[in-house]
Amino acid sequence: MRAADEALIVIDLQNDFCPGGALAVAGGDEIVGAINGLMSQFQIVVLTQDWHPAGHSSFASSHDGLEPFSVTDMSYGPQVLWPDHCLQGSHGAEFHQDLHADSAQMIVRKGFNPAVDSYSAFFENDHVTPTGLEGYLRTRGVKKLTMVGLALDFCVNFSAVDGAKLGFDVSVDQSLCRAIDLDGSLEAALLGMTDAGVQLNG
Ligand code: VGL
Ligand code: ZN
Repeated sequence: MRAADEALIVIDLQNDFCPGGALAVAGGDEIVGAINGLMSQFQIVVLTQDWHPAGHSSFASSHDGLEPFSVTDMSYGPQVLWPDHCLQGSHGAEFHQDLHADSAQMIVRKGFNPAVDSYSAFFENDHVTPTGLEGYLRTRGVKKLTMVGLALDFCVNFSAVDGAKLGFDVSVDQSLCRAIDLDGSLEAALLGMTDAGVQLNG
């Protein structure tokens, strides 16, 4: 068993990010079994769940003439536009059916604000609006975070960097992540995480 001040954060292991889903990440389903095994070693387990309302501003379909995977400028900075995904209450937003979601103690939903995307488990993409996860972890005495899930270069990356900036000791197990890899995003994410002091394992 891991120490009481360690938490496992499983990022967005949802149907839409797995093969057959609306924003499928190659091999996204391959990591579920090993993540279940890791979950059983942690006393504190948190899941994140991408959770968008219809017409969300991160969807290309909400912007006339703009295509999925293009980039647009939002008030808070550049934003990749995605295919519609993880609609609140939809099958695509559900966790992968084999994930032992019942053993998680906390589920953080993010991306519910229609006007702001939220890659990070800690802050929306404006980098200031908190999700509340920091308070949850601190009040439970957590100091060390292990992160796994989807996608390594987006939500795992933003979560890991924010966690490190907040002073948590963060490690990412790369073998239990899969990436979208859009225009060099994976390489940039690995450099950014390393710069932020995130330990990359696996
Ligand atoms: C994610 C793109 C859009 C992720 C979520 O989980 O990495 N990526 N929404
Ligand atoms: Zn999303």
